Amino acid sequence: MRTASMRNGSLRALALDGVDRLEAGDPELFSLLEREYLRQQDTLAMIASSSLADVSVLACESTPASNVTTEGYPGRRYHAGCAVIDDIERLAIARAKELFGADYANVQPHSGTGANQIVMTALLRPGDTVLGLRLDAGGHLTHGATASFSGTYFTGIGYGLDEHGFIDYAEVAELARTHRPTLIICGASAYPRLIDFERFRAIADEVGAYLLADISHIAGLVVGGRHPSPVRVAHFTTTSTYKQLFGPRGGLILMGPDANAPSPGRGKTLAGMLQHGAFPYFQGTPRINTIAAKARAFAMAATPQFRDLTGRIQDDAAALAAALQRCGWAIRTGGTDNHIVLVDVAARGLTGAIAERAAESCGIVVNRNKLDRDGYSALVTGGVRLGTNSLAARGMGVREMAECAALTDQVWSATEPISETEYHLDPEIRSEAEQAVLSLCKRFPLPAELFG
Ligand code: DSN
Repeated sequence: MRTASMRNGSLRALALDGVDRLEAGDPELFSLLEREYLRQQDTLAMIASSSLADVSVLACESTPASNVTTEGYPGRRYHAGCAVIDDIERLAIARAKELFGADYANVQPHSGTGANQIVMTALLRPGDTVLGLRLDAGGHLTHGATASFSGTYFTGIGYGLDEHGFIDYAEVAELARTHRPTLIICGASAYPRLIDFERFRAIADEVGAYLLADISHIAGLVVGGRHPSPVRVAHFTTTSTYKQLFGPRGGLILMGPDANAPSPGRGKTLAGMLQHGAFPYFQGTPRINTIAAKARAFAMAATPQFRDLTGRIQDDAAALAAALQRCGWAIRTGGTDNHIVLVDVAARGLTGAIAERAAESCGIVVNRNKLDRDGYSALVTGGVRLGTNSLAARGMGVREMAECAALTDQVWSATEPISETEYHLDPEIRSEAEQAVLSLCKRFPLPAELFG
């Protein structure tokens, strides 16, 4: 039997032993994991929710901290042996609060969806009304959509966009006055413009609702000062940690001064309500290794280099949108304020499904996305959502965005639809685009270290 001390007993030795053992003992799985790594290296990830974790973030997720089973919070666990992991969780909480200027942070949610589930199940009773951005207008499943718990256990009412594709704040106010929701949710999965959190809070206050800001997509821009922060405006702010925070797959709940406000009818503060909401109400054991990885990502996000990265993400998206527009592609809202570019491919006779598949066949990874009033099903869609997190993290700037736009235009312009999901693409054009993508990827390799 090999022991943990085979090399010298250190964490580093353990990690290397693990890779060696995986390769020797399970070549099938090892080769799949290696293939996925190579796929990421050789393709342009333009999925708006994608990002890259620094190797030090990945390393946190593969340490023996994962072996610890416990429940509860630092200093109040239900198992012995938690002194060290208590310090890990305290560090993650302190860093999250510092990073976002929050009064309260809960680092235990297993995902962004889980963070929303915790807030909603802690705050609401079955049947309570939730007002959120409609799924087909760019909202998230957890914002009151009927396909999710959020629109079945609760009564989901959806607001939408105006004719220019911007959030229709007048409709938000009108629906709030009519339906008197207990919770209003702002934030989106596919919305390229700034969100006016103050305006949402004013509407929430007018009707006596709580406000939840889900910043999963824009958390990095918020940290980098590129988007207004909702943390001291909304009652609750949630985010996933793997999108624009470049961290592990997990979630985070934050609160500003409302942390100390009383919770509805439960004799606790709102923060106390959430502590109970995460554990024991909604989740069991925390993932300590993931919490360690969050702590690492929060520290990296607090650096000037991260601020620079968020600037590049935003500049890249603006450049990508402008370049595609010059090629004749219709961009919803006419541009972007964040990292998201919504392309109306139906305006040029494609569907989102075809555009996604044709691009993927050349190594350009995007996702089809319903656009407001596009008339297509969620599997077909009339749009494509692009994002610049991963490209910017590879070091690509506005010049490379022109190349990405030209490549995408070359592929989509040559794509001939056969049905809503089938298409023909000239093999020569595909091969040419594939080579160009590979060459761009070689020039900007996947960084192991996020900040070089
Ligand atoms: N919410 C999904 C997305 O935006 O792609 C997954 O994170």
